[in-house]
Amino acid sequence: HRDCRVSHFRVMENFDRLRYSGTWYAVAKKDPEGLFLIDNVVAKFNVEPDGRMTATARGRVMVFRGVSTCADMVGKFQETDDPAKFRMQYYGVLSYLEKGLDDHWVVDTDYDNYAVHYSCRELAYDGTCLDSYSFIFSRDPTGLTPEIQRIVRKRQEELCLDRKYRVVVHNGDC
Ligand code: DAO
Repeated sequence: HRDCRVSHFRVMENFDRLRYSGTWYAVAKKDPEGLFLIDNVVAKFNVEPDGRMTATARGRVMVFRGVSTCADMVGKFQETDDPAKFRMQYYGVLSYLEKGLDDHWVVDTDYDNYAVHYSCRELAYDGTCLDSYSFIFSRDPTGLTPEIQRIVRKRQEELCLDRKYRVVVHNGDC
């Protein structure tokens, strides 16, 4: 019987934001309620001269029911006492795009090939998550090797999100 309490989820040990920086392609995603980022999602993480982590992301987003467009988003990360757990303040370069403040946890990464991200937006009374989203990132837009897919699947199970992911296509739309 699996422990699905969010505070018990393991995240990346000794997270190194410099090694994490650079371009990541979202290859799979578990959507939150009311999805926003749809496909062609590319995130670029940076470490600013003052050491803080920032990110920009481009992708096809839902602007309102059934209408999508390509958008540029900006994220700024606030640190917490766990180096792999951030609070991400995000907004669009165009004012009508979604904005907010979400958890941004780096659950696992080897820095060179894959990363597993997790964000819980709403906790249930029992500590499990009511509304989460999660990205599987790859350095290579064509996807992950079978060996890495096995690692990623394990992490998805540990996040209690197995079989909740969809493929994020990269077809040059954005
Ligand atoms: O796609 O449904 C969703 C939720 C995603 C919200 C966050 C979008 C902005 C990300 C910008 C920073 C890069 C990681």
